[in-house]
Amino acid sequence: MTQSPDFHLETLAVHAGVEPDPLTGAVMTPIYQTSTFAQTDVAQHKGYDYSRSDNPTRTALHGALAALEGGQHALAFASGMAAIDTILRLIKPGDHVLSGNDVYGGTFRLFDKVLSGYGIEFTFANTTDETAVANAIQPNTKLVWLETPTNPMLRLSDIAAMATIAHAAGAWLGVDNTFASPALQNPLALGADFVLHSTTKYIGGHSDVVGGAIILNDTAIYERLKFLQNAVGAVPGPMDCFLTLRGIKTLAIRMAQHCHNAMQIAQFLADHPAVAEVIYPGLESHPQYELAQRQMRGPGGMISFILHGGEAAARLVARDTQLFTLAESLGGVESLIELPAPMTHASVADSPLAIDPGLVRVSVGIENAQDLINDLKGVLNRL
Ligand code: P1T
Repeated sequence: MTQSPDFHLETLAVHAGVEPDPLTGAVMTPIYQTSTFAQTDVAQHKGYDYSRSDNPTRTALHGALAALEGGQHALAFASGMAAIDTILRLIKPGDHVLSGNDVYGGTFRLFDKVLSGYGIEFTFANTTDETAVANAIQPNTKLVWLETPTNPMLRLSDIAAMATIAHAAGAWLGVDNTFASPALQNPLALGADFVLHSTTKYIGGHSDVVGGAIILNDTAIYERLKFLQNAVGAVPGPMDCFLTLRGIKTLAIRMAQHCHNAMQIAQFLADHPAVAEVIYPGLESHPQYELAQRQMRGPGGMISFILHGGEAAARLVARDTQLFTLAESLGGVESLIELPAPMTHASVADSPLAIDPGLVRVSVGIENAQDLINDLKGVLNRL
């Protein structure tokens, strides 16, 4: 497709990166399920030599991801963690990384339990607070890393303000945009240097593939990341790329339904007597409701809440809902429910980032909103 900045998300999601196959005219990019490519002469080939380095199905996915985030370049990875790890390989021993203090448990584990052992210094700060971030910057800070909304507390950071602070210190800003998806927020346009996605979530959208992505504008850094990706090797297979591309086509309409359903469910939860607190960026009670309105095109499909009955009640709700499947992950068409403290964020348990064991996180799917409310109501009414 001829790229045009005038195309809207719905159009980009369907067309970006995907051209009819030059050999057969196949409308959907084929799954080039091959590890290697015939060469016409020694070190002479048609653009591809080995599928760790690149593969045509992956090239199509790169085009789609770059277009969705409005970036010059994209790289797809075998998982979100592999993508984060590759960005962190730009950071050298002795450098400092300032991370948000409310990030996915696996991200914290990578920073705190793996990379800090290689001489990279990490501190964790509240990235919703500009003063706290400015004060935590050090002379050797090379990267500011944040999620917005965060997993699982759904806190928001002002991306433009964070970019200003990071750049004034000569550091990059990396934004994990997994929870918002490119449908709701584009961090590069707000000044971020790297956008990260666990494409396992909203981008893939069907809970059938694990993947990650980095999108950026700087060509020299892209070349370095591409080198690192090939050198390290955490690449997605052609089938994974195909599934992710297929998922992307419906991103815009899925995200609209996620937001619609989540808004109704958040309001239902806020009115239910068993519920002590609802955290959802679309509710005026959210402490950063104004920022959500300004920075995001919708409040998203993730809701966290706390019950008056605490952890025991939370476990019961997570176990007994029927349409909300008790499972880790998020962003798929089906609704999921989990307790972050013992599940997705178990790795922050003994750290200052520990999560309330009574916190319930739901990933609202695209089913009928009233059916989902009835499912929750049936369990909550028993508390
Ligand atoms: O699972 P993987 O594709 O490697 O992505 C890691 C990751 C990165 N960033 C955010 C914000 C994430 O939420 C995740 C993965 N999160 C879950 C599996 C979860 O249930 O929260």
